[in-house]
Amino acid sequence: MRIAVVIALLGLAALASAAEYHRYKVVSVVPRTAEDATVVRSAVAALHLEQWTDPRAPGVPVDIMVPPKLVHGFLNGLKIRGIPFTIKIDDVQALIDQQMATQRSADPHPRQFDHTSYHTIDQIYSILDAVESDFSEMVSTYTAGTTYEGRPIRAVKISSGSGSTKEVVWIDCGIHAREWIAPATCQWIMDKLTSGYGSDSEVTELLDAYDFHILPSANPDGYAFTHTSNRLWRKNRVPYGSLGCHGTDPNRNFDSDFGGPGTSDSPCSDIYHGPSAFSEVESQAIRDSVLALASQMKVFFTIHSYSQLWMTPYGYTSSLPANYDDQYRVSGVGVSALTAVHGTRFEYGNIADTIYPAAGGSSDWAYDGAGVQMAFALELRDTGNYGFLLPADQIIPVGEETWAGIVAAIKAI
Ligand code: 0X9
Ligand code: ZN
Repeated sequence: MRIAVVIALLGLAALASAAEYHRYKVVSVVPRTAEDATVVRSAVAALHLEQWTDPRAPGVPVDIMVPPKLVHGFLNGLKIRGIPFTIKIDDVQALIDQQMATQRSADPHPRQFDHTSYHTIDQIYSILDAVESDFSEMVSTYTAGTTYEGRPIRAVKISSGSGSTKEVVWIDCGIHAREWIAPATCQWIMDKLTSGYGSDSEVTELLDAYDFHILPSANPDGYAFTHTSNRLWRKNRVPYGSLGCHGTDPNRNFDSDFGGPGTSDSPCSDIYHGPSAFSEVESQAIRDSVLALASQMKVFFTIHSYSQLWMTPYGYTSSLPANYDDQYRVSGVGVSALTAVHGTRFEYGNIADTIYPAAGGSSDWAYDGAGVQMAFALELRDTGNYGFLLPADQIIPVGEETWAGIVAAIKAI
């Protein structure tokens, strides 16, 4: 009885401390000119609004989350200046609640892949344990690092055996905590590879030629925090600075023009680059695992959401890498195959021009620092109808199309 009361109170405390977004809207604003973009940027700064996406180019929508008490003023300001907008999400919390409802009903210790709901980090790791024991000849897991909160950063090697000299395909997912479709897609891919070997000819052919190394949740602390406390958290959870802020953006923490454009030195910023390059275990884990495999690594994929983009180096500069034409060609092949599955359109090109300049990213480092010649950063579905809150019934189609893109790209290299 007493224990039940304590548990109930703990439950309430957890709920009470969680960030809530009742009647917050996501407004998709379309700056038509650089001047419009400046107006939008200063409104965002003055009202302390959170952007779900950052400005890319004139005519490309920017998704901005607006609390209920600021909606009227913000939208009026846009109307007065004639800046076009649409309301993409009417009530952020309502969407979060819908997702959490399916989440909570899921088995706490699943033994099998299930692509109908999103999973907690513990559920993902239970699945890895089960897959490792069920497919012991093909699957081995390893710990690539331990987080600030003490969680292992677990990676999976999937290999059909016969020596360790095969070329390697690297796929990491979820370096940004709130991009839930990314870890779900890594799980879909692990399922495809393990269940398809010996029965699916394409999978069999691929696994006979390559070893796959998959990191399903590259930021376990941040990911856990999105389940317990703030669904929209992006960074890791290391406390930094005197203001009580938490988190470095691990995708600004690589040694690729560290501290350059599109990064912040404020620990309170969502794009905080951290105190020094590779200060964070999440970026170290990727660095160390990739370096250990660098001489064999055929291609590096890092999976994000959202915006439907297939991006190549560089993010820190608009200059293009020596083999840009080749990376661009392979991206085009990947994107066509991806689109062919469900009609989902992706744009592709170098990071700095396709999305925005951003230094310290993992794929730039994979290319420059580890010498992997094909290094792709993908932003999966959607283009903002749900954004980070993509419904779980899209996990399977996203898995199918992303896999088709990845397979076609690998074959085209
Ligand atoms: O800003 C990012 O880190 C990525 N976009 S996201 O909306 N998922 O946060 C883009 C990553 C591009 N890669 C590099 N900047 N190297
Ligand atoms: Zn991301």
